[in-house]
Amino acid sequence: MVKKIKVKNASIIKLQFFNDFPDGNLVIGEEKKSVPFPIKRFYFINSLFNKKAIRGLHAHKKLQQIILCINGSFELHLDDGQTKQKILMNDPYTGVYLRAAVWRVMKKFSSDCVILVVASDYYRESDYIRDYQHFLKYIKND
Ligand code: T46
Repeated sequence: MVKKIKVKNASIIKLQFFNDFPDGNLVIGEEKKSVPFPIKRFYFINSLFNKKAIRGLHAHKKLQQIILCINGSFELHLDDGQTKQKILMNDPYTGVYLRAAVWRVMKKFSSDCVILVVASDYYRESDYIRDYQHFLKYIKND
């Protein structure tokens, strides 16, 4: 997991956790503490058996999210239109906080990978920018 994110509108979030070895870890996220927005939705992505799967390939206009890899690993590629960064997501206690206008691509999932996302708003297709050229125009006019 990377220590610093250089892409605009993206940062690292560390979650508090209790290590009850050998009886497990308990990991916590709380609104206004580790989660800097009111949580309206969560979703998770699992069963990533296709080694060639590519997800994401979009940016959001307003939505804020924290992306966590709570099991296994994957690569998160971020792009703010100027700076690009590849982040190896392999630490369940460290999330990536994405604000608006960050192009994201997710790939190279381990087959045991589980991705948990907490989001600031409900699902709205109108908040997605799914075309990269449109994304570049959008950030210029923003
Ligand atoms: C993101 C990355 C990290 C819904 O109906 N409700 C939902 O809450 C979500 C998240 C998706 N959908 C539908 C929309 C599509 O027909 O589920 C289908 C798959 O969604 P999508 O192709 O956008 O999935 P990913 O993995 O490419 O992207 C998702 C989130 O959509 C996105 O906000 O940042 O995970």
